[in-house]
Amino acid sequence: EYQAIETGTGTGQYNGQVTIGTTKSGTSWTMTDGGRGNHKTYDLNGGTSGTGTLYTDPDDVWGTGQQSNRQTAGVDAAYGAQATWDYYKDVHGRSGIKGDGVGAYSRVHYGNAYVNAFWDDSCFCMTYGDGSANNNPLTSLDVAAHEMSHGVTAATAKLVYSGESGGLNEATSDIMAAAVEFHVNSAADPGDYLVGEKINIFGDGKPLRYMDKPSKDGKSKDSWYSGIGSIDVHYSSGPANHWFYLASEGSGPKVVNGVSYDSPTADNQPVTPIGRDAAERIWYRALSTYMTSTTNYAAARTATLQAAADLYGANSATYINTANAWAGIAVGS
Ligand code: ASN
Ligand code: ZN
Repeated sequence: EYQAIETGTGTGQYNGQVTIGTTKSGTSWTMTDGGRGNHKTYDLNGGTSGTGTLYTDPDDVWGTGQQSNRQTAGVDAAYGAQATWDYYKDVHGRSGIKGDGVGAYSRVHYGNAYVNAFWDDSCFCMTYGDGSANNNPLTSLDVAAHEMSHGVTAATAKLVYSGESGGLNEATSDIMAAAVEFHVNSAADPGDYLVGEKINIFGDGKPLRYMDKPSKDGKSKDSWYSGIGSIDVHYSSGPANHWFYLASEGSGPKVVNGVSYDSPTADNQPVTPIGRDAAERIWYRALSTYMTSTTNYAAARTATLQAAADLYGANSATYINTANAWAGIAVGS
């Protein structure tokens, strides 16, 4: 039986006023995205297990933009999942996390003042805490895209979450998060090469991570070195995030969407950019076609060069500049 695909109106804390996929159920609506594999969004109401309550609303108008309204975080999480679904579909032709058109689900209001968000393969779901003092839920667009992309990595290369492959797993989520943000191109949250710039996770307004020069966070590495596999995966991701920035925008000072970046290279050689679209396509093809669970930095370089050759030709400027971006993070020659 045909069911109309419904579209509700929501106001998030980070995304502003948006439309979200909903489903009519009797005389009300649920936060079930009928156009995207029936992805559902639940309110955990401070719980830490199960699915809590599926968001339901009598007039299909959701959230107020204020964290005090229980639906607001749900709107941002639902919008993030929707935008990430659309990004993979529109740009990479991938329908859903597994590519099978099936939606996952999101859970918000996890625990009490929980300052994290996570993807869990066992529930095939993503979960968001409300942040410090329950005031800054970790439901921004880039965080949602980061978590959902962990699902895509689990469904493709399956990069083991430790050592160099763990850093590449983390970087994949940061890279795709930036790509989703640029793809959405909303005034409320313009595309940038920062991670978590909206959630005020440190209380000083600074982002969680920087892709142009990852060491700006005080912990991430800008370039590969032997032994990088023994640091936390959220810091060993640094060189690959830096590769993505260098490949997308090139080395040196630059302003994109009003944000200033400066990306030095490990070899002090300039990198000519291939552009963000090419960098995204190359990374996604490398991830979904050539990387495996044990891919390390050297193998990631080879995987992206194979992808660049497939997409743009082995004699293309894109191929050469892809390699130059790796040299910029001290991988290969
Ligand atoms: N938010 C973190 C992440 O997605 C959770 C974790 O450390 N696994 O990487
Ligand atoms: Zn992650």
